[in-house]
Amino acid sequence: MQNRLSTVAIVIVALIAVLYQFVFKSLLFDSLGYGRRTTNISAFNVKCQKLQDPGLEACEDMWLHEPSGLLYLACSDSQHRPSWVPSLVHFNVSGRPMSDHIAVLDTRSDKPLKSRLQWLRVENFSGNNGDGTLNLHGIDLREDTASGRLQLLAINHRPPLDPTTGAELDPKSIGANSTIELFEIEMDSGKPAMKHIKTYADKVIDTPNRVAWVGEDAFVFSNDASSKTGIRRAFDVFLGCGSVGYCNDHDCHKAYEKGFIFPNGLVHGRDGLIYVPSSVTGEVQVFSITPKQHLKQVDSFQVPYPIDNLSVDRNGDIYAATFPNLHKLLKSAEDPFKVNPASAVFKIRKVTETSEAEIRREGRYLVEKIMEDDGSVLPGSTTALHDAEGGRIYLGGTFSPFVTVCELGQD
Ligand SMILES: *[C@@H]1O[C@H](CO)[C@@H](O)[C@H](O)[C@H]1NC(C)=O
Ligand SMILES: *[C@@H]1O[C@H](CO)[C@@H](O)[C@H](O)[C@H]1NC(C)=O
Ligand SMILES: *[C@@H]1O[C@H](CO)[C@@H](O)[C@H](O)[C@H]1NC(C)=O
Ligand SMILES: *[C@@H]1O[C@H](CO)[C@@H](O)[C@H](O)[C@H]1NC(C)=O
Ligand SMILES: CC(=O)N[C@H]1CO[C@H](CO)[C@@H](O)[C@@H]1O
Repeated sequence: MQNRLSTVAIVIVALIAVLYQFVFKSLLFDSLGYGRRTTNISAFNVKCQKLQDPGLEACEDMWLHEPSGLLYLACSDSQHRPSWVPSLVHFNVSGRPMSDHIAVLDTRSDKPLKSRLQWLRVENFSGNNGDGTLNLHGIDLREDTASGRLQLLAINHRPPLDPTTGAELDPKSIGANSTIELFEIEMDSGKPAMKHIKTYADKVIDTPNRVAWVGEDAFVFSNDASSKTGIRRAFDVFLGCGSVGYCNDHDCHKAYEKGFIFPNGLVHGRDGLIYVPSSVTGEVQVFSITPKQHLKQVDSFQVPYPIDNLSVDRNGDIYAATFPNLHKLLKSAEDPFKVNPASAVFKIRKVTETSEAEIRREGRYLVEKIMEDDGSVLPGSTTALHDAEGGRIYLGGTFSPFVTVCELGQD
């Protein structure tokens, strides 16, 4: 008996030690980044500047139209944003931002910020009970080759409403009503606008985070959690969670759901592959799309910090916005004007010219840190976008009251 008890005790202690070693320790130090020192941005060859304008706040996601240099930003307001963040289970409907909108910034102009910034008017979109509002998160755009039109997909975290009476339902029990909205952009008319075409509402679109076009009328998106609400979410970080969904013109289905931990800002690479980053582990999983529109994992690689969102530049290189101190980002979600968390940006280049043997040894992806900051210059960046032509990086953050642009020095 004695013996068995002590065996049990030993096993429990060993289990806790193992958990500490592999789960809690990596959670505390690698993922949440307690005690991680960040490098001063002055150590990097970059010159950064804040772009501050009323409305250019909480711009979580952006997309660059390479030919024109027009940068499309999905912005919100930093003061109200923390009330309504379904991905962090912040569900205060009455405090939610009511003025989310898409900004268009002319990045090739030297004029003052005001005169190169426009806001898209929303047309033919009823919103919730006719209020016309959006609650933006991830976006993606594509240029339709036939019409030359830009098509915008936007994740929209609607407050839940009773479908028949329109009465407000409690998001704490049923979660946000997250949908994906398709708009067409009209820039030519002098009054730039985005016209609503379609709402994708489907049970597969559950906790959407980012969306990526994969073809005409087809896109993938990440669900970042196991469910909208409920107890399982508390274990997501240990048990894993999330999925990638695929939608085409007629329906949506789960395309992959094994082994994710908070899959976040995914992208469609220039190589046709789908890159899905984890905002907890910093792992990027790489997938191809099968003819049946499912995902098949073909590779993976590690970035040292938890990753938020990826973006692809003209050359096909991928840029990752990361958090050296995730715990501070979570704090900035409570108080965006006071807490400005650290951020770091990595450039990821796919190795194509080396031999297969070398790739097996070194990996197919080169991961290079190109800037890091303790939070004094960069916004708590959730998105970093590289403009290869201008040699600049644009950074935006979910809660940040400004956007930052950095000129990359020549080295
Ligand atoms: C970073 O470097 C700048 C310029 O060298 C300096 O003024 C600033 O105090 C440094 N910040 C920190 C946190 O060390
Ligand atoms: C929700 O937001 C409203 C409006 O900003 C605020 O007055 C209220 O205190 C918030 N409620 C909670 C529970 O935080
Ligand atoms: C607005 O939307 C309605 C239905 O959603 C559609 O019938 C109508 O043609 C649209 N109007 C314009 C100007 O696109
Ligand atoms: C969610 O939004 C869709 C699209 O507007 C709507 O049809 C549906 O009734 C909404 N559901 C809830 C629970 O709000
Ligand atoms: C647009 C987008 O995907 N944003 C995500 C970037 O990462 C943050 C932090 O994890 C998420 O909250 C956003 O959803």
